This record gives sequence, C-alpha cells and structure tokens, in this order.
Amino acid sequence: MTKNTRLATAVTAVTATAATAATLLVGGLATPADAAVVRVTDADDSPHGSDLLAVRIADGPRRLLVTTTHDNLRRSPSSGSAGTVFVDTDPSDPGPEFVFVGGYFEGTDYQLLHTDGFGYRTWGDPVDGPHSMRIDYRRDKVRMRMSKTALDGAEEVRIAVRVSGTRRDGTSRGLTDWLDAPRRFTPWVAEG
Ligand SMILES: [Ca+2]
Ligand SMILES: [Ca+2]
Repeated sequence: MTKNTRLATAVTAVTATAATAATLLVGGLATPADAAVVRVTDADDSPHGSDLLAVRIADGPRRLLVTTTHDNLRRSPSSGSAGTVFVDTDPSDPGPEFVFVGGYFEGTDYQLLHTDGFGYRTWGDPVDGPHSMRIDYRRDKVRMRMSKTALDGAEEVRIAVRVSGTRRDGTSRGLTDWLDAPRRFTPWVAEG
C-alpha cells in the first residue's frame, strides 16, 4: 500500500464516520451530506485566547468550509486575534494558491486573496467569488466559507492554518500558532 493509498483510506474512513454522525443530526445541518469531512486537532500550546485547538474541513462540490476552534475568542480589539488559512488547490504548483485572512475581533474584516506562497509578498489580488467568515464567540469558533467558483473549481484541497494575537501591551512575540507546525499542510481532501 503506497503512502497516498493509506492516506486516501484514512480520509475515506473519516468521511464515512462524519456521514454517519451527520445523519444523526436531524435539522440545522451546517454541512451538506455530500461533503468530505476531515478533522485535525492542535495542542493547547499558546498562552493567548487565539490558541488554535481544532480545524474541521468540509469539502463539498459547491463550497469549502473551514471551521477553526480556539481557546477563547473575544470581541475586544485588544485581543488582536486573527487567522490565516492557506489553501492549496494545485499539487503541480508548489505552495498555496489562495489565502483567506480574517480578524477574529469585532469590527475587523476578512478577505480571500490569490497567492503564490506563504509570505505576504507573494499575496496578490482579492478573489472575485463568494466567500464569507462568521465568528461564534460563545463556542469560540470561526467558520470560513469559500465557494468552489472562488477557488477556480478545485476538486481537492489541503490547507495550512496560522493564528495569532497580541498582548495588552501590544506585543505579539510568541503568540503565533500554526496547525501542527509552520507551513504544514493537512492531507489532501477530495470533495465529497
Ligand atoms: Ca494550539
Ligand atoms: Ca499548489
């Protein structure tokens, strides 16, 4: 069994479990039943409320939903909490093709951009396609939603996630938290 086959088997197993769980949640379904779902957890390893604890990817034929769970999200701008989701849609082109950036406190905005890599200098024009971000302060969750039109119709994706925050004195050193490790992508997820 090749590495990719093992990975595909694991992802399929997760999808099957998610489908079973989804059938139990009658009403109020946030995820279409035809979306492939993958969950990844991250350690309680940042002293800041933005600390990333889990990421859920739901990849369907019409949209990609990325839901992140944090330690404690606050409305106050003093938290400085923000997140960046790098989306890789093309295995033949190294690095991410899209980047979704958003502030996690009240009054901030979000944007989906084209990119040619992880660094700010490689970020390009805003994407002309439906996307949105919603913050649930009670459950400490952020949901980023990208239509497949916006993602150039990508049929499989993988993501890397980085969050950050600031202290009361405005400093932010040591408060950056990546999913798993810096610039590390999740396994590829093929749309359900
Ligand atoms: Ca973390
Ligand atoms: Ca790529």
